[in-house]
Amino acid sequence: MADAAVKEKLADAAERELTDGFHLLIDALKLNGLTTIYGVPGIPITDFGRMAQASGIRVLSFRHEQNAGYAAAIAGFLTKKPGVCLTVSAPGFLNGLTALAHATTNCFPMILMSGSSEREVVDLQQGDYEEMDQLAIAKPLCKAAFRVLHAADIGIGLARAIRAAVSGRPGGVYLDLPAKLFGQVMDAAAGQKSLIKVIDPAPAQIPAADAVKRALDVLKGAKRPLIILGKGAAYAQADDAIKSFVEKSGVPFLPMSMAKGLLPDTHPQCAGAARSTVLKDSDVVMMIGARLNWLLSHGKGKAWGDAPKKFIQIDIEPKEMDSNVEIAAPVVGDIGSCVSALLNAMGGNWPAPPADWIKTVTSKRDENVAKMAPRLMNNNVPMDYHGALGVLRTIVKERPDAILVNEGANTLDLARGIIDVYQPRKRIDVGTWGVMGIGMGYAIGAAIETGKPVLAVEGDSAFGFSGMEIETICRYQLPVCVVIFNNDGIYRGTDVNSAGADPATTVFVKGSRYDKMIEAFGGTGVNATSPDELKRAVNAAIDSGKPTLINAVIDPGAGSESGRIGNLNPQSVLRKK
Ligand SMILES: Cc1ncc(C[n+]2csc(CCOP(=O)(O)OP(=O)(O)O)c2C)c(N)n1
Ligand SMILES: [Mg+2]
Repeated sequence: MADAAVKEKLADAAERELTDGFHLLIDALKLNGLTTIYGVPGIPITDFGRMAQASGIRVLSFRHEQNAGYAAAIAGFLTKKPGVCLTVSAPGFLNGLTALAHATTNCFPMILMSGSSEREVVDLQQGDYEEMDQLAIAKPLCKAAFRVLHAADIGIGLARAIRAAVSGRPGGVYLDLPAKLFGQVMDAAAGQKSLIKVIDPAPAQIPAADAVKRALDVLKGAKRPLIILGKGAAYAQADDAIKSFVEKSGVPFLPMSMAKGLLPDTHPQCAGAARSTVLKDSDVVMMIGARLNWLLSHGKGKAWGDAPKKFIQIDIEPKEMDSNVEIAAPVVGDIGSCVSALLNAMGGNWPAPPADWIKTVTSKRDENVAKMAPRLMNNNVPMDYHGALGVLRTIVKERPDAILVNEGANTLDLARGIIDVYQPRKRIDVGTWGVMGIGMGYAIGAAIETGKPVLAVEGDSAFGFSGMEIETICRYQLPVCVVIFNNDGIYRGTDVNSAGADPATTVFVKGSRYDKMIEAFGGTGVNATSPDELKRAVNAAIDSGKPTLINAVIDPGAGSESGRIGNLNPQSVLRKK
């Protein structure tokens, strides 16, 4: 054998016995079943992304880290495994951070892994390439934050990140990966041994028997009971137990936005269309994975009426209890364990709630549904929200396994009320913050994680926050149909600036043709001006499974300021100028 060939063989053998940070991180992720990464490449993680892809991990490249982060966040919600987002240092990290904070606020498990610059230089503030103390910045915005400095600690670092993300109340975790870590070399056998497969990452948290009994006693004593299902209940994937519990109790239920479909919105006990009545008039309210935050008016005030109320709350986080009002019966544990325990303790002959209460709720609901029905069938041109949403409502009814993504103001609030959802985790939206920008990231994450068709119903403003990702949708050929409710602006397209030549702050270019954008990337664009056209276009898009963007032309005057939450705008006694 020639000398050179021998040398090469020796080098190969030596290399086989060594490993490095790149490989250890890949192996650690795979060992824990984290086989999808959402991110944007660049220094120092480009090669890591390539190697991860070559090793069989699915690495999805986005156009902006915030959207990759939202995809990871919703992957966490849909799968109960942490969604993984990968970013470059400083600016990429900051772009991803909004999504990490969002995941934490919404209780979705997510890990933001970010490359970072040289610690020695960063800490002396000597002006490194993309210098930033990322760990310190991430810490207050997520559930936990860790930095790995040695390749031998990658296994531990990832194990800690996974546990922090999914155990207890789920949330976002930051994992800081300095550039040097990737190239660190160590003995391969020792490296393999250092990896950890996390056993039982989200251990069941069984509620105390007396807490379960107390809750059932309170519920049994109710004259006008109500169950509120939150997205924590949807996350739990305890669908059968929740359905059995609600049905056995006979209690009317109100689903929060992302809990719609746990039981179908058309279920006889669903009180979605009688929301104000049940909030006001109920005397016992059981919350399952729902928090008494602003979305439920903090459990007090006008929306909740004057009648005294008792609250039962089921939540994995003990600190959630009494956060806004007194909780008469706290049940702390994971939703699946709590609901199963309640179900078991109910026994065989649980009394139905008083018939007059059920009648009150049902007739209010039926009355509201009947009032809405003709508006949903209108064929007005230009379309109003109701005409357009009436069409989408029928399409979702016919395709209950499609995932509905929804953001905007009027486009959100009206779609939430009008489009019935029939299966769990089929509606994903702006969540706790009412944030704009989740649209395309959620659509991509949902398509990748579930393989189901995605229908994204987007306000024209909302879409703009993540619109460039339609290229990503086309690149990966995802079964995503985006419908843009184009009313020429934020809330309405009719505002005028009385003081000068600039357009008003809430309006966009009139008559924009968003459908043309997706054509640039080989997708299908459709301009829909009537409910009939919209219906044909959406059905064709979902049937084809091809990336499609439909510009649904909505009357610019149809919406209202801030959708349904205009009351949250600050007011002054002085007259508006
Ligand atoms: C990140 C972020 N920025 C700004 C807002 C404020 N905001 C609330 S709704 C909205 C857009 C509403 O317009 P559109 O999406 O077109 O829906 P429409 O009411 O017109 O149907 C904006 C900008 C927000 N919620 N989140
Ligand atoms: Mg709009």
